[in-house]
Amino acid sequence: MLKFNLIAAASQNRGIGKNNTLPWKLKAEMNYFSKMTETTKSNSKKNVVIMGRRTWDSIPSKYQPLPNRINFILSKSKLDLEQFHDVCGFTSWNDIYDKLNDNKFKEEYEQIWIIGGSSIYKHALESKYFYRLYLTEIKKEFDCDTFFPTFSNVKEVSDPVVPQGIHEENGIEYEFKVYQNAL
Ligand code: FOL
Repeated sequence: MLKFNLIAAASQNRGIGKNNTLPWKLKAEMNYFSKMTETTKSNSKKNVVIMGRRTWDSIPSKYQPLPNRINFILSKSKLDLEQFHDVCGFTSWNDIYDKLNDNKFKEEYEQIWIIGGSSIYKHALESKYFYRLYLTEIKKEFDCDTFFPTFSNVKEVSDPVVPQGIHEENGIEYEFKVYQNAL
């Protein structure tokens, strides 16, 4: 059975983005994203990050593709990704499931991280494969044009690798929360 881990940072009004970029600049928070999505137990395996095409476009070109991770991009149109290593384009979730379930490919990856945006998170939260949501709760309202979907049937859990307590950067407070599917 596949296990989807979602990771997101959202403001108090559940905003995640504005004009195809992050509405805040939180360096340590971004370091947390990189560490969580990159870290593997086996040094010969990588994690898969799954994102929508707009999220792909929002990543600064120097981090495209996200290093040390296998980047999956979902797009209705076929993308020209030939120039990139460790990047796969898909036109449907079914094609993504087929690849993740391929016995040869299964040996190459460890965890699956869903990194947005809204419609990608919504699909993952509603999927039977939804396992955990690593949500950074930013304790401030931001003007946003894209939002994290509403969710239910989760319980808050603790993960020993997740730093506890309230963090602060540039006067903005946030907390790393972990929610697990309770169904
Ligand atoms: N989850 C959390 N917790 N915080 C986020 O900022 C976040 N962002 C996205 C998805 N989940 C998140 C989507 N947006 C990069 C840029 C945008 C982005 C995700 C990643 C990016 O460039 N990441 C680089 C590090 C960049 C840096 O250190 O400044 C990477 O290697 O991960």
